[in-house]
Amino acid sequence: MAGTTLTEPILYSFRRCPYAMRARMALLVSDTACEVREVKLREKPLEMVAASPKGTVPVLVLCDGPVIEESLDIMRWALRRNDPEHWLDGDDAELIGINDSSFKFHLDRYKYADRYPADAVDHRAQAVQILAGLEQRLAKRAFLCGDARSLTDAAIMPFVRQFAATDRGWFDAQPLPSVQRWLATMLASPLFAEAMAKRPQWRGSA
Ligand SMILES: N[C@@H](CCC(=O)N[C@@H](CS)C(=O)NCC(=O)O)C(=O)O
Repeated sequence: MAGTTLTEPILYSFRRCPYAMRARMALLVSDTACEVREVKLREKPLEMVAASPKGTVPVLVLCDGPVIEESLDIMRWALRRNDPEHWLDGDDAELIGINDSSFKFHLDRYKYADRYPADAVDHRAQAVQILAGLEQRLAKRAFLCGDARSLTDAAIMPFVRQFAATDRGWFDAQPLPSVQRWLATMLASPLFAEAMAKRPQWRGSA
């Protein structure tokens, strides 16, 4: 990208990545135009790795050169530009931190039980403990930080979605009515549908 000025930012993304999902939702809600390049994690384009050698998605390459390499930083950057739904008023870094550390840890060991020498049911139970905390909040308010969706909902929902989808029947039978209602609302939103639009693989300019 050196020496080139882009006409719009480039987002390297992977449709099913929960980190990329939350970045795409924030870019959409902030009406930030960008070129979304759908990549395969096993075939990362050279352009993406050149911009961000750490090799994770999402990566946002800004028009004048800077690169944003963390999903939450992409969300906050986009919303600081334009925040019509006041998502930044609901930026609960502590709750998102629990999601990104403990919940993600247990989710992976439950969802990918074949990859970890651990008891998946135990990890599922520990993840449910975290969801019980969300349940308490969502029993009082429609969304995690109030009556309207915010950055925190968009940041956490893709991970709860993965957890729920691992064994849908089991999840639906859990005593988590407010989490289930919240997840269904987030999944049914036009915003999420747009964030999940299918794109062909971007194969690079080489
Ligand atoms: N902390 C990063 C985590 C991003 C991340 O781990 N993304 C995964 C996909 S869901 C990835 O790109 N992994 C690299 C790989 O699988 O090669 C963020 O929030 O953006």
